[in-house]
Amino acid sequence: MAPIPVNQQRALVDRLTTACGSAYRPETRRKYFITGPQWAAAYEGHALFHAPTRKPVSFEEVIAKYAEIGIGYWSTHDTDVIPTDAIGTAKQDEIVGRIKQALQTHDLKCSMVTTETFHHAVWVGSPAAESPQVREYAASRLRNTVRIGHELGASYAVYWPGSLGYFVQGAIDEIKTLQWYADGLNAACDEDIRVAAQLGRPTLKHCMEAKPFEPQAEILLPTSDAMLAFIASGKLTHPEMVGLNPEYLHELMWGAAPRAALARALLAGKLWHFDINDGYRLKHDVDIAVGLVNPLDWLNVLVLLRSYNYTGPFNLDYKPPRTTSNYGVFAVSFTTAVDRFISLWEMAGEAMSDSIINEAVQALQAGGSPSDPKDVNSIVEANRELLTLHELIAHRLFQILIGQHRGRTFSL
Ligand code: 3MF
Ligand code: MG
Ligand code: MG
Repeated sequence: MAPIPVNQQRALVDRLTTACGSAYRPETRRKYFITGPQWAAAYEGHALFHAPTRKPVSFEEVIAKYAEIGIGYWSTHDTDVIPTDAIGTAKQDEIVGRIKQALQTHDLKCSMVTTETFHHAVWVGSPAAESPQVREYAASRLRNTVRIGHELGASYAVYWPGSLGYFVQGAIDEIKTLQWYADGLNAACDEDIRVAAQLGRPTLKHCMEAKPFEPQAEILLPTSDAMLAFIASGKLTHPEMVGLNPEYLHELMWGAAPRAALARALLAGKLWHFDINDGYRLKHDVDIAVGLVNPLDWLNVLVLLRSYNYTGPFNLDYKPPRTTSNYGVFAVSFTTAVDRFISLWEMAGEAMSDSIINEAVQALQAGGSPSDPKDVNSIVEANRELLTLHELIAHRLFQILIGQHRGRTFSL
């Protein structure tokens, strides 16, 4: 093939994207509670060892493009859009006004707001640092984000305490740090109760997000399970207002089964928000888009969430690859991520109504009929053949994933 001149490359990407087919219409995509983060679309490809590969993108452009694609909701950190030193000033009001305008123009809703407590130098010792000034500043930032959330009509606030930890051992007091972190969340909830009452709005759902590694070397609340324990620790004044925002990859990173982590959150009634992406076990936070690494596991995640009526947002917290251009971020990355999610959602529906799976599950739950129910060997024997169905269910799910249940065949 001859080299492709740069002015023909977008057309090529577009033609091949169209050739892939199976794209959903924006109206269809809008039916799902899929939320698009400002920071994901505006990610410029930078990292510790990586220079940026893309140009800055404004929130107006992100909102307009999400609307075009059919992503119905937008989420943001306070400082994604408001410079840190403009927080709480008239400039903040002006920017929030522009955000409201852009959301209204493009018929998008703000679903979630979150406070950036990991990037700026003020967070070097975490938002629950020893210094009372840092903690008071953190509380004021959290209260401010709650007010912005109400102003923008959001229903969720998310907290990622990635800087709550340390690099060198023995430097911080873990117990005090956790107590101080609880004080911050308490300040946010108290402000929420006050503002919600004033505006006649429901309070926000405050969701904690865990990540096992990064950016601190050791993290005090590394997993969703650790956070469930923290919520139940008695240190929160409004534990009923605080739940979880697990992230698929963050659980996988520490070696967990994300489905089991989600199940534990569901069991506790705390699965309120979900960051969707993909990646590899025991690696850093590669934030690959949903379904590109573990589609079978993703299918099963959605079977779980659909079966147990999860109704919260699916937040596209991934990073478009550095190799994707500014144009490609919207033309390919977000569109295909949303479409894979919807396809997996649909497949989960097929798995849930599949007669083979359903009969196998019912049979497993019925069990065998031991001749002597008190005799251990009799119980083992009575179930021996039934348990082969576990593997058959896994095979059937594979067939559903690749379409063989609908007659897709491969030549031998
Ligand atoms: C980091 C994350 C964060 C959180 C966000 C929400 C930048 O790995 O996942 O995204 O999702 O801070 O509070
Ligand atoms: Mg991540
Ligand atoms: Mg996240």
